[in-house]
Amino acid sequence: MNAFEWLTRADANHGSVVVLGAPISKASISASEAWSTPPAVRAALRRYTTWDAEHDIDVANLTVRDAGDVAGDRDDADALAAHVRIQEAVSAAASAGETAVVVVIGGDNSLTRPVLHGLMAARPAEAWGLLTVDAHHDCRPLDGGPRNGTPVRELIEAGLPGDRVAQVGIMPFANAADQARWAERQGVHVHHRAEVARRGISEVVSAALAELTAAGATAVHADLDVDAVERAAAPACPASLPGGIAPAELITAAHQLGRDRRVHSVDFTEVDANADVNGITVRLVAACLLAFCSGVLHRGAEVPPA
Ligand SMILES: [Mn+2]
Repeated sequence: MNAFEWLTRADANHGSVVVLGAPISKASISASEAWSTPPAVRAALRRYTTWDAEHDIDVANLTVRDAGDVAGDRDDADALAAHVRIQEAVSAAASAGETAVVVVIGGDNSLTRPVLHGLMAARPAEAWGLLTVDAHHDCRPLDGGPRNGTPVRELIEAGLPGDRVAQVGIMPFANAADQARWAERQGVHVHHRAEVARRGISEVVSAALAELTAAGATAVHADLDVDAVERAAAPACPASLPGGIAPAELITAAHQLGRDRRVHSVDFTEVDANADVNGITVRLVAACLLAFCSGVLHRGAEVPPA
């Protein structure tokens, strides 16, 4: 089956997975038209089938509901009103079914704060943790208000225990030392890009999930900031860097996170479809969405050794 047809098929008024677009970019520190990405990712699904040959899984067997896009921030002075809309929409999506898995297509990375707060509101019995795949700590000081470089700091300052945050793919020459030290003082678990190269992405993601569980997390939101990926493979991300993780590593991580019952939700952020080159980055997000969903379909099944 064609993956676009799968997402848009007519019986989609319920779903094990709910897809939501968050077309915002006003909080981006660098110039970005990340509002253009959700429809571009949906369109890019046309390039794929639903058959995951690697895992012998057909995503067509997964019920999905496309909840459409939240109103973005293009007509607003800043992202604040859109953040409220995102938080409410995520909360509604997570309340619709006790086990529904929520997939958010961004949008700049500032959306991770309202997404996680929306999940917390919908499922207050859970002890939430956050796993980021990102070149950056996103722990910048908040003097300029919420930006795409602040969501982790916002969440921790709002009460998320620092040791319930794990970060994978942190890059050299991408962060200020002050922010790395701040994250360290909060107890954030940091896994640099070099560790991913040394141990492999699956082992590092497993270790990060284990750290969150050890810190008491019963539910995990995964923030996949595509700028963790090598810049040549993520040209649409304003802050991607040479030497980032490979696109295949992000796809593998997406599948592994989808497969893990602790993971209730995922967001894909920082892609500006209008700045993409030959669909390189947008197609990567579409591939990650499918890989995550194929993982969800086989939740609890053992992950085959890499
Ligand atoms: Mn980020």
